[in-house]
Amino acid sequence: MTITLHHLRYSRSTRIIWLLEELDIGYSIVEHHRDETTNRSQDDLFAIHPLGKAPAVDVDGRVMMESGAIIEYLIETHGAGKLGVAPGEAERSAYLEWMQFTEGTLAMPVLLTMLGPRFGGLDKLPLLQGFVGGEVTKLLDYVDAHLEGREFLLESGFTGADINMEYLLELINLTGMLDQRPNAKSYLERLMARDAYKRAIEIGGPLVKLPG
Ligand SMILES: N[C@@H](CCC(=O)N[C@@H](CS)C(=O)NCC(=O)O)C(=O)O
Repeated sequence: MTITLHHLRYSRSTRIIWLLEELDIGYSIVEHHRDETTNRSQDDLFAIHPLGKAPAVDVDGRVMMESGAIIEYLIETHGAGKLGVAPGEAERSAYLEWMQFTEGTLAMPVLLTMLGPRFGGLDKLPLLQGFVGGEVTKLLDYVDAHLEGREFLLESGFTGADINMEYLLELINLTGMLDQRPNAKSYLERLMARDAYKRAIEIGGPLVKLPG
């Protein structure tokens, strides 16, 4: 099986570098860059997938996108029992729930919080600010409460669901919102301390482009 990851700098696609490093399987990377002005993907990524989204992975000539689906597929095909929870295992439903929660529920309010300042500030749109602020607070409280006494999202240990989750926590941590949520904060620190995560950052660069 040949795996080519289309990696967009400063994006979710670092998740897949991290996963591939955790699984220790061979892959190649094609690097793509955001447009300097719009911060969006450019033609080179649209040439790979009609949505121009990253991560996109070419597995034996078939391109797929959606981080959670890619993570599950690569674990299913290359995990050799690691990092996933197979059908019939005790934490299967929790695994699916957390894997989907990240992009299905948490991503939108986190990203609106992060993008707000770039578009003039959510405070200019008080109804939207109220909705987004309330959502993000509720969801982060939920994650923090879940992590009380837990090392990772699942009792059975580190899985692909943790890899999917990390990007959003790393983003929201920049706002200081994890400072009052010690379980989520120490969980994030645990994830970022993993050797494979550090290798992914060396290979793909940081998740966020900080000003300056
Ligand atoms: N739900 C998708 C979201 C993919 C996505 O929106 N990726 C962003 C990078 S973080 C992207 O490609 N942005 C560039 C653009 O849309 O122009 C996933 O989890 O993979």
